[in-house]
Amino acid sequence: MAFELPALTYDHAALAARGMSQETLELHHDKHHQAYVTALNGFVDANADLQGKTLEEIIALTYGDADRAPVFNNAGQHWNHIHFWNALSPVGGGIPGKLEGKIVDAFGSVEQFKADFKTAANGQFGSGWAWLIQKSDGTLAVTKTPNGVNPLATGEGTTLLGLDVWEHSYYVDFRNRRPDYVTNFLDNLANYEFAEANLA
Ligand code: MN3
Repeated sequence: MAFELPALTYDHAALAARGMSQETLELHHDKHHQAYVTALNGFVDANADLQGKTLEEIIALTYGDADRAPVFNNAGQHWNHIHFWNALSPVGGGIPGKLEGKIVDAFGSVEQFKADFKTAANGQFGSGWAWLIQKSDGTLAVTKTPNGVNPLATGEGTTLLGLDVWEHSYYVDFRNRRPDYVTNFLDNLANYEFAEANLA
């Protein structure tokens, strides 16, 4: 069965008041994400060993294989964007208690977590992602990845919350000001309830 673009669970205009416009979601979800899905399905059609595999299996099979980088890139980006739409909320920005406790344990304070996340997101040269993850020992950490790579592929940990820092994610609303986009995400858009639900 072919991979499909998941529908957003909120209206395309639902995040506009919090800094992510309808135009951004129409381009980013309907066009960019759809393009990854279409390309991935093309690779599956053309490669018998990918057929019947889950998205996670394709990511594991192709990560780090230079010959299959185009397959990995599109599979990784499909997985990353499925996560990302859930990581945004029209009522985002509020951190529930259990997650806040884990954040304070790991970073010392919510403010320090946000500072570390901003350093990762703004310091990712070129296209990529910033992530809040839970490591195998149960503690939280911030990391960043280039292009379509994610913590699932690298094995760094369980993904709790990810932020797309490709230019297509912020250029309509923030032009070249990635730091403003990152700060707005952390304060107004991030779905920390979803992040908490991803805790092991
Ligand atoms: Mn994107």
